Amino acid sequence: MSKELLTALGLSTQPAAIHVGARAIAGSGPELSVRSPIDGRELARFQSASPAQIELAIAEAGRAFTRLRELPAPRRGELVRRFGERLRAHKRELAALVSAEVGKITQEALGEVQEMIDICEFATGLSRQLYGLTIASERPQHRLAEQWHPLGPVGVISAFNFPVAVWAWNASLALVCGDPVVWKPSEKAPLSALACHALLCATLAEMPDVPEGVATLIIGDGRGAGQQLAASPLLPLISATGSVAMGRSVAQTVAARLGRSLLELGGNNGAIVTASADLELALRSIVFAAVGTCGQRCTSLRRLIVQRTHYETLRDRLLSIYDRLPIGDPRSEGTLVGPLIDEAAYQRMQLALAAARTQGGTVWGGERATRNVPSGGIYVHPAIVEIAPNAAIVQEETFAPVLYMMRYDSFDEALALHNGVPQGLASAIFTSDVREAERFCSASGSDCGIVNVNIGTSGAEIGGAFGGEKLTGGGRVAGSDSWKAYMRRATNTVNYSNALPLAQGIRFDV
Ligand code: UN1
Repeated sequence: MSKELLTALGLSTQPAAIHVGARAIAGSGPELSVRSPIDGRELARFQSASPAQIELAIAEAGRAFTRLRELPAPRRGELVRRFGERLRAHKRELAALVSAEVGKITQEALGEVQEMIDICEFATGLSRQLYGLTIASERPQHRLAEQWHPLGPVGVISAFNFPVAVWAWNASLALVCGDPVVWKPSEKAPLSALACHALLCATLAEMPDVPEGVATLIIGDGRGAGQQLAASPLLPLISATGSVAMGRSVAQTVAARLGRSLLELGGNNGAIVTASADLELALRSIVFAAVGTCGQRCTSLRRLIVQRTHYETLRDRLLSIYDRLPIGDPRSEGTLVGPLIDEAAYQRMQLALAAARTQGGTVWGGERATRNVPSGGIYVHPAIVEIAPNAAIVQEETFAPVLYMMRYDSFDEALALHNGVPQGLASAIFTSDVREAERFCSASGSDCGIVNVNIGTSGAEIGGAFGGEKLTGGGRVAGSDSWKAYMRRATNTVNYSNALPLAQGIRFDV
């Protein structure tokens, strides 16, 4: 990665680990080495934040809150609007950094930055629409209404696979809602986070009425830093994206202090291909969802449930597409599959494939790709696994391009198979039968948070609420009314009469 790229984004090659607005403090925690998954090259090496430094940053966010909550929401929206403009101006550079740091192909990295721009626009509009309800009071001359107020500093824990967009979903909403943000990005993607922070600080510099501490960034050393945020009573809301194991531990810590958590955890996303499906459309959707981002989206397609009559045709068509997938340098035009994030991800993929074989599965692909790929990175052939639906491995999310295929006969059976996993993020059905489509979307259909018809499981727009049920954690981020999680609701009853009628008709004469 060129030095010019870092400079264009306002970054140094030896960054500090703590940032409170424009104030940077060198870390005094363990050393962190950031490597590009493209070729294993070291991009940066610096000391991470120590627990004492993290404490300090959280306290700064608390101080900023008392000022930010007084700022009119449309003015907070103006901050987010200007930040979105900056993102537009730096879209290519930021996408290039995301590619270098997490190995996304250029198209998907550009899409991720676009997702940030989109949510900034959404949040800007929202800053004038933080509506509460007025409710009919049961008493004469009383007004019953609700107001939404800023909640307090929000801790955001983000994962490597969407190193910038998921923070932006949280940060843009939190800021218009009047909440400072304390961000702990994945230690695998600190440079992308530093770049976002630098762009936000440049925006803050134009708006001296906004306190700097509204944007705080902590480059911590993995779990400890996340747990520290989760434990802090100064952060009323923790929004965490990542594995189920991480979410479970964050949720328990936050619950112990009766804080709020917003969890967006693993998916084990399934798609049903019915007898009436448009197979050409289904094929394109399936491949994008299964191998896009090298199978490292939480929305990646992992289970394909196919009506018996189409099964062989679909499997063979998929195998032939998989055979000629362009795997390689994610920055090169035409590449569709970049590298896995690291060696540990590769090992987990191999373990899953070995388990699938032991459990009676037939595996195609999954081995290292070595032709026309940069040396030093971990490139794999995405795998297709034909397996019985009741095999234990199908219950697990493996964060790699592994697609389990299984047959079904009746639609009821397909639905049961689809919902028969502990996770509940994204789902899809390919059908031309309106009854099947509507049943899939109904109360007795897919049990996921994202339910799609004739579209794959991944690639949601920001306008909808994003998240899922069961082990996915139940949180909703991004569009719709997700903003409500970032605010506190006050119910006001105002008596403008001279009498004092009590609710429920209670008589209490003194
Ligand atoms: C994630 O993988 O954590 O729907 C987020 C999608 C993207 C977001 C994925 N818009 O695939």
